[in-house]
Amino acid sequence: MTWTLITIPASHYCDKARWALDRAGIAYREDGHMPILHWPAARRQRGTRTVPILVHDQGVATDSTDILRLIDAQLPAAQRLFPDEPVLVARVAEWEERFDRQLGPAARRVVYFHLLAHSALAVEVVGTGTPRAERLLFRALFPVLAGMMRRGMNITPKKAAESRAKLQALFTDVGAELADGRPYLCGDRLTAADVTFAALASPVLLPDDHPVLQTPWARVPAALQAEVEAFRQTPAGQFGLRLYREDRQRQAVTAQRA
Ligand SMILES: N[C@@H](CCC(=O)N[C@@H](CS)C(=O)NCC(=O)O)C(=O)O
Repeated sequence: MTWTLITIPASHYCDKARWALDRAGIAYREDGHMPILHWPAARRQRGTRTVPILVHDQGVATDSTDILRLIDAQLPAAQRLFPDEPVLVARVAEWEERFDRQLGPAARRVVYFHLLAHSALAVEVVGTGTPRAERLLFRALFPVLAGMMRRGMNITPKKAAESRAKLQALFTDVGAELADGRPYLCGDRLTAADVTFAALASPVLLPDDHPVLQTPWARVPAALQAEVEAFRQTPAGQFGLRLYREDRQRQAVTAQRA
C-alpha cells in the first residue's frame, strides 16, 4: 500500500513531515487541501482536524512528531532523526518540542498576518498542490474563510507583534547554541531538532529550496519582505536556509493539481 500524506501543502508542519519522508526515500502520495476545506479529509482519519496526517501500512499518524518517529522506525539507527545516544535523546526532544509549541504557531501567525491582506496571492500560495475546485471555492468564500482563519489563529496586529518578538527570542537562542561553530543544533549530525527548526521557520525565511513556497520575491508583499529579510540576516536564519539548501532532499509538489 502506498502511504498517503494528507496536507495543506503550504503548511510548515506538513513540510516537516514531507522532509522526513523524502529523506527516508519513502514513496508516498500527497493529498493536499486548502485550509478549512481540509477538515472533511482530516476528520475521516480519527476525527482530528490538523494536518499533516500520515496514512500508512499499519494505521494513521496524526501529529508531525509522531510521523517523524514512525519514519525513524523504518531507518537504520545511524540515519534516525531521533538518535538514541543517551546524551542526545533529551536535547533533541526538548528543542523539537519547543519549536513545535512556540516557533510553529508564531511563524504561522506572522506570515498569515501579512498574506491574508492579499487575497489573490493568499489563494495562490496556500492553493499550491490543492484541487482546483477547492481553490475556486476558497476564492469565492475568501472573506468568510479568511475571517475564520484570523479568529482560529488569533491573528491581530497586537498578536502578530507578540509572535514576532517570540520568533526573535527563539532565533537568538538558536544562534547562541550554534555560536561554537557546531554544524547542527545537537552536534555534528542532522536531527529532528534541525528539521523542525528549519521547517517551522520556513514561512519567515522563504528558502529558495522549499518545495511549495515558491512565490517570486518581487510578488512577496513589501511588509513581508522586510520581515523575511530581517530573519534571514540572523545566524539562526542563515542556519535554516542552509538546512534547506544542503539537507532538504527536495521532491517538488506539483505546482497546481488538476
Ligand atoms: N501539533 C501538530 C500541529 C499541526 C498544525 O497546527 N497544523 C495546522 C496547519 S499549519 C492545521 O492543520 N490547522 C488546521 C486547523 O486547526 O483547522 C503537528 O505537529 O502536526
